[in-house]
Amino acid sequence: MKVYPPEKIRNVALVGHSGAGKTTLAEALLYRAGTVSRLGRVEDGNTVTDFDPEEHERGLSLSLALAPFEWHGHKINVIDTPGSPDFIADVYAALHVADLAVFVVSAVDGVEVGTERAWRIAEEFELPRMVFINKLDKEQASFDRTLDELRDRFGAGIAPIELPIGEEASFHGVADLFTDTAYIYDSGSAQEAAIPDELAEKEHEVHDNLVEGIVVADDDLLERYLEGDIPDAAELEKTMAVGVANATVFPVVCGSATGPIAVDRLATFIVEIGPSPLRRSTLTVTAAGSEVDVDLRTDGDPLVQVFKTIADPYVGQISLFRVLSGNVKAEQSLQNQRSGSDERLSKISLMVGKESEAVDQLPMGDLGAVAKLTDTSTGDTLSVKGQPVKAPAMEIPSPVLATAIRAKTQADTDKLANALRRIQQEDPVLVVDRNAETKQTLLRGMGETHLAITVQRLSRKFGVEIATEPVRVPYRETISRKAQAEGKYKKQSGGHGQFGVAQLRVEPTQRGEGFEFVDEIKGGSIPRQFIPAVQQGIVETMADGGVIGFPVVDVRVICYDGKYHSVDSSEMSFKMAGRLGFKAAMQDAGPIILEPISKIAVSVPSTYQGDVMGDLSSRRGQVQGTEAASGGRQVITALVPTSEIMSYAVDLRSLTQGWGTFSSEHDHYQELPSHLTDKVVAEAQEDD
Ligand SMILES: Nc1nc2c(ncn2[C@@H]2O[C@H](COP(=O)(O)OP(=O)(O)OP(=O)(O)O)[C@@H](O)[C@H]2O)c(=O)[nH]1
Ligand SMILES: [Mg+2]
Repeated sequence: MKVYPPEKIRNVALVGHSGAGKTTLAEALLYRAGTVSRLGRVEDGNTVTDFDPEEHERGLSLSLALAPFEWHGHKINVIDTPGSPDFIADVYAALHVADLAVFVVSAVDGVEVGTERAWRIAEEFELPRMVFINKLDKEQASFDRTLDELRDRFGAGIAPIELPIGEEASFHGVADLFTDTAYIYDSGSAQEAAIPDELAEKEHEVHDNLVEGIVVADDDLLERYLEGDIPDAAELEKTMAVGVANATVFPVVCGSATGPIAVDRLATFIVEIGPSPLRRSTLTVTAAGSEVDVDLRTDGDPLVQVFKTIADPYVGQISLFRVLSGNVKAEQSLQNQRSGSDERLSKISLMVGKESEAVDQLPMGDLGAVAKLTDTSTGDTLSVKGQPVKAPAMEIPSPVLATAIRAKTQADTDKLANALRRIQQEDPVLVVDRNAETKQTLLRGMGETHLAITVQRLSRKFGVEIATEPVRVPYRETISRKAQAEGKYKKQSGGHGQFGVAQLRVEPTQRGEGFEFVDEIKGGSIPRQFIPAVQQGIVETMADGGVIGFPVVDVRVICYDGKYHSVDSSEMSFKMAGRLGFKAAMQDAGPIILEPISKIAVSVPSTYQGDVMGDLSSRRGQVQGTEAASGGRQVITALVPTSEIMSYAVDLRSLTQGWGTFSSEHDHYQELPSHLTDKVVAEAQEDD
């Protein structure tokens, strides 16, 4: 593929609900452009952008992929994105580097949660948007119903510039509202024709609405229009392009990706009314800790940002990047502004799905790939030495679901740390942490599919087999009343013996007050140097677990007496005396279990508010309050036992058909209701 100047480039992210047809549309565009000679199908696992075995297995996209093609003297970089909520991070990444978001909406299912979620992100990024109403060939398809839903959700900026000719089985073309021309498709290629009679009236009405909608955005045009001088198609398109670039007008086109019908027209509109990378002339970067605006230049030193990292089992690490400013050349060395490492771009290439095509250079605005960078991750900025600027950080959603992982064999254990590091480079949402209390390694992600795919990829890409287990709730223990006991450690069977006695009183402290050791030894009943050992023994026992086995908290221990032996006493014997005394005292001090309570904030469309609040109460939750939020949503805050929300991400998704999102954080510990004690004790014993 030849190198195109920035004004001839279009970076387009295909976004929308899972199954709306994004991958199929990317395939149809490549096919229409002649980049591929046959039209792959998602069901057959032979599309360009769904190239991962896991994607074939599940028939959906799991990560973003590039599909560049040439069209009418331009280069269109299509970024196919996953619609599944578990892989939303790649939608953020694609919208971070795109100049136009094309929303693929099924004419059968209409606006869905995936459409709305992506729209909110594009809105936040103030990104130009347009809509492709897809699947018009399908039964139950309705252009009008879908258009109404789009207007209802996304407002008056929604502007149809095409109408379908026929629907469902009779769908066979589109009417262009700029030129009042019909395009009739027969086995893929279009014939221009007059608007069919049955559509003429509607077409004229919508055409007039479109013209009026456009001229009001331009005073000169409006004045002329009011004098009866109707702008021509080119002028209308030019004015609309301004509204598109300002993210105030959202053109709607339509077709069928499987036909394919009218996908060529989408490509043409992207070229004619879609913005180029030159829409951004400056960028707010971070330099020396403060934010500065830098001019983006088509020439001069390159400024590059990595927006996706792929861990390829054969090639190694592949970094996809956007050239934010300047030109980047093969063999060039740039500096990573996060890690400081010098990165040699030995070979730069274009990615078409999983295939790469080497190029000598890439201009400002283009998207490319480079392999084997040494210390560069997603979001990093590369620039020439002496220009320490960082491009705006990429938004990485926080994980909402965890699973515990365990390597299956010793060999797997040896490889696990490195494999986790590499898979996190590829997937920055993933978080791995170790819970010292429950002694589990936790893998956190966006949902069940995300975690399952990660386990599969660890096996396929890095040859590490891991087992998953339910996450243990980090219960704790404390005492509910005072008690006292003696800890006596005595081993005197010839040779150097062991002897230590500690008298301990235990009493509960306030919730969250923690541990306190009080030394009330008088008259040297325990020699000074051994008292810390008593404390050490107690502290270790508390960490190892009390009567039930959970870490002990909020206890005051008073060491008020003891006995020692001039020869046999040692730190060891008094440590043991501390351990034994504390264990015995706990038994008599009414040990209770404390459960963690999380603070949760659930954001849902108000229609689901009642269900969600009812559900939270059924999880022993206490709703703290509700607050109205943008987009007709409500945010419900509540305190809920952590044990009740271990798989809340999954439950909330089904309770709200995917519209609900939440965040949670640990808040405090409180006594576990007694009717749950037996169950928790039984589970703890099972885990041992
Ligand atoms: N009838 C019909 N089916 C279509 C059309 N476009 C896509 N499909 C089918 O819809 C299903 C989903 O298509 P995909 O392209 O995988 O959808 P997607 O948006 O990429 O889905 P995710 O990757 O999960 O986000 C597949 O079975 C396609 O064959 C269309 O225009 N008409
Ligand atoms: Mg897909």
